[in-house]
Amino acid sequence: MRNIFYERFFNTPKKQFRILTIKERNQVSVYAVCCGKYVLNSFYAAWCMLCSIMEIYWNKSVETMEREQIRAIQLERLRSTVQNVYASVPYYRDKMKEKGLLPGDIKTLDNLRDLPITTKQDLRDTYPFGLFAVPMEEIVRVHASSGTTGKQTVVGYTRKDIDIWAECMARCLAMEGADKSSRVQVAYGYGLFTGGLGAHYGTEKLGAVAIPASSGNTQRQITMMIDFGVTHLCCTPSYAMNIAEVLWDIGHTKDDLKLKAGCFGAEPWSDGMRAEIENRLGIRAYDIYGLSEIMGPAVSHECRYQNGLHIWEDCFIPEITDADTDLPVKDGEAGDLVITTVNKEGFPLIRYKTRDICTINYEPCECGRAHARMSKPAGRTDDMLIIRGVNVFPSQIESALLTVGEVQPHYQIIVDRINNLDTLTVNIEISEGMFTDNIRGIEDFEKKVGNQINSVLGINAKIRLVEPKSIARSEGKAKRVIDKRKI
Ligand code: DLL
Repeated sequence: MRNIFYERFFNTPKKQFRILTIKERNQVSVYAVCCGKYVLNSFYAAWCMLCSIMEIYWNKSVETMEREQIRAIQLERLRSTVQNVYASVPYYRDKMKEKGLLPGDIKTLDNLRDLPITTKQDLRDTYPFGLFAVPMEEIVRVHASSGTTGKQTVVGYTRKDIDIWAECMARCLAMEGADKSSRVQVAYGYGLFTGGLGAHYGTEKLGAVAIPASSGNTQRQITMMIDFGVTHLCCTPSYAMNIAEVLWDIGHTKDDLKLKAGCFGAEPWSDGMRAEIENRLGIRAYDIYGLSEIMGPAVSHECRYQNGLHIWEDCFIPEITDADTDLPVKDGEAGDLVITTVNKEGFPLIRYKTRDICTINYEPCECGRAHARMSKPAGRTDDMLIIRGVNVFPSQIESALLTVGEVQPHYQIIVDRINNLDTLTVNIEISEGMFTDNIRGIEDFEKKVGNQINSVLGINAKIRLVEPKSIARSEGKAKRVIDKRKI
């Protein structure tokens, strides 16, 4: 009997080879398989061993599973998740009843498409805990992210959920070459945002040293990086650029750091920005993707081949759909990323419409992982902006403005990136009656509006009061947002 204990794919311009290490009657042999034929090949044996030595996995058996195995796990877990939400979440039970669906109707992975789509609006409608699938006694943590009207969307985790999240994050860090000997500075914000605690628990799971720096206080970040011999940095890509600039400004160079790699995400960034960060910090910069509704960071992450982000498919089933019809797009086409969680207890989500525009590639990767790869998100299908890693809906700014009073509903939001840091400026028209030469009065009013925006969004905005009727009136949809960032 042939017992495969190692498998790898190797692409040449014309063909794909499958390299198998097989145990036959106590003898180990390496084969290259091409066009269905097994060929014993010692060159491939050497190549294969070299790759396996170089590749670091956190959970090798799961990360290198074959596609068929992944699909079998997904189906089993999907069926159990659907049973669970039908029994425990009235929202899902009602939606399934509307469609005439029972949990037993989910027989294959294709039946996933029969299930209802979940949107951010559904999370808002069931605020705060309406989609939780376990009693509150079993929830050990909540996180939250922005909603369009100021209401947060709240997500809950059981102890097992926190452990699975840490497992996913540990796999991501290992893909960057981190291990027990690494020192990981977590400069994502700690708090309701998932970035800080998500990266922190993953680092501890890996057995590396977690340095919970949180974001801000850049000079102190640099001092810690130098003094503690930090090897891995986790933060938003724009903050990584900021750190790189301050490093230079205060008279240090990348040679003063022991940094090897960075795990950057939570906002869109380009390959150009990657090259800048890598060059300035002397590291490899990896992309990490996630969203609080699904879990937080570590839904997907790049391997060292950096040709897409591997989605942990034993936990999440991705689909790409048309943003308007929710129907699947053709293989390889871009569309709205929809994710179903299959092993979450506290807050399982069925077909969550992320609004991130991506493509998915199911080809096995040279790193040995068959988990699908998503492209970097190319944008969003809604109007959500991500400013310094914070999710901002224009309507949140509008409601903050209108609560101040004396403000006309004529405003324009200008987002820019200056010295690699996002800036937010809000131009607001004041009423005729308010127009004044009193500079102090204007300053006080700008401060009041700025404070209100900060209390809603948690970020600073520059407020500029402009003369009555100076903002162009629209004849259709008002152009409220000017995003000058080139990402
Ligand atoms: O941003 C979770 C996270 C923390 C991911 C740290 C990576 C690192 P939310 O605040 O809920 O969660 O925002 C989720 O951010 O739907 C995307 O639009 C965007 N986003 C996240 N990662 C990336 C990325 C966290 N690598 C929203 N590239 C998502 C582009 C990203 N956009």
